[in-house]
Parts: sequence; C-alpha cells; structure tokens
Amino acid sequence: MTITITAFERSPDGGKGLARDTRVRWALEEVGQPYEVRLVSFKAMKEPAHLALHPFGQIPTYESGDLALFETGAIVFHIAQDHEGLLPEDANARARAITWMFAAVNTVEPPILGLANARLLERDKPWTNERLPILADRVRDRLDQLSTRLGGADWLDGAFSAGDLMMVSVLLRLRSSGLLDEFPNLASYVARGEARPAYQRAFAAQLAINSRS
Ligand code: GTB
Repeated sequence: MTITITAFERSPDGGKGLARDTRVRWALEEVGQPYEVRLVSFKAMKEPAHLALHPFGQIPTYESGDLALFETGAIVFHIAQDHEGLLPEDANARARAITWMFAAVNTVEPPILGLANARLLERDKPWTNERLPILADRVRDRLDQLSTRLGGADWLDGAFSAGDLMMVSVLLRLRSSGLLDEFPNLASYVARGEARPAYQRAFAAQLAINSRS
C-alpha cells in the first residue's frame, strides 16, 4: 500500500530538517518503507481538503490505504508498530521505548518550543529579553535531567528505538541555541542519531525540496 505524507511546499527553515516531516521520513527510512510526499502551501494547509486530514491545519500527515493520521508521535508509533526495527520485541523494553517517545513530545519538546517561539515569533515584544533566560533555564533543567539519565550510553534504553528517534528529533531544534553543547553527552547523542544512514536519507530528501530555487 502506498504511504503518502505531507510536508511544507517550502519549509521556513530552508532545509535544516527542523520541520516535523523529517522525523516521519526518518522512521520510514529506518524501517525501509518507500513513501510519497504531497507538498502543501501554508494556504492549502488551512483549506478543507487538508483540514479533513489534519484538524489543526498542519504538516505532516500520513495516509496509507484508508488510514489517515496526524501528530508525529502517533505516526512514528504506527510505523514502529507496523514494521520491525524501531521497537524491541520484549514487551517491557517495548513499553519503555514507547515511554521515551512520550517523554520526547510531552516533557522535553514543550520547553524547547517555548524557547524557539520566543526567539522566532516574539522577538519584537517588550518582555522577550527578560523572558528568554527563564525559558532557556527551563530547557537546561530538562537537558540536565536527560543528560544524567543518558550518562555514557549510546541510546536511552539499550538499542536504538523510536524513543531515540523522537528524542533526537526534538533535541535537534536546539542546535542554533547553543544549549545542546552545554551537555556533551547529549550533543554526541544527537550526532549519533544524525549519523544514521536512515536519518541522512530523510534529511537529504527534505533538503532536495527545500533548496530548490
Ligand atoms: N504536534 C504536531 C506534530 O508533532 O505533528 C505539531 C505539528 C506542527 O507543528 N507542524 C508545523 C506546521 O504545520 C510544521 S513543523 N506549522 C504550520 C501551521 O501551524 O500553520 C514545526 C516547525 C515549523 C518550522 C520550523 N522552522 O522553520 O525551523 C521548525 C518546525
């Protein structure tokens, strides 16, 4: 069955791989599933055809046969459940990997988004300069905790899993802030994720679209 995902017609990041279709592409590459991409403009995202797929008018979405999904956590989870390679066989290890997926999107990503939004969207607000250090410290607290848990391990819980895929994807958003470099084991963790051939293919595929002139 053909898998089709949606992505920005042109990502505002110019191909840095930060838009969330990259994590879905990465999951599909890890499990060796070919996929098609339907590019959507910001305008089309808010129109009925796309809203029927994504109630919040965003990318990415995932379609396969009569199944349509939105939310990258749910999409990556579905891919990982359907194919070998992203979740361990052992039931407890599988549950822990899923826990890390939720931790990535529910616990680590929100403060990172708070900081990113303040830097990108609220720069001109009178309160931003005062608020930025508070938001950065919120991110630092989470990174400190995550760094302690990861310690010297390569991945969060044994072999690479969908939990790592989601966590690395979330942490990548921090690169331009410099915060990741304050935690060398997390910087190496992210670099390990980026070095995976499946990530490289996913990154190259989104770059090919976003670097067109
Ligand atoms: N919780 C949802 C999920 O995980 O799927 C969030 C989806 C989401 O935020 N989608 C964004 C979107 O469609 C694109 S990825 N935004 C358009 C809109 O809401 O109107 C977020 C994103 C956008 C741009 C950059 N960037 O330029 O660096 C990075 C990340």
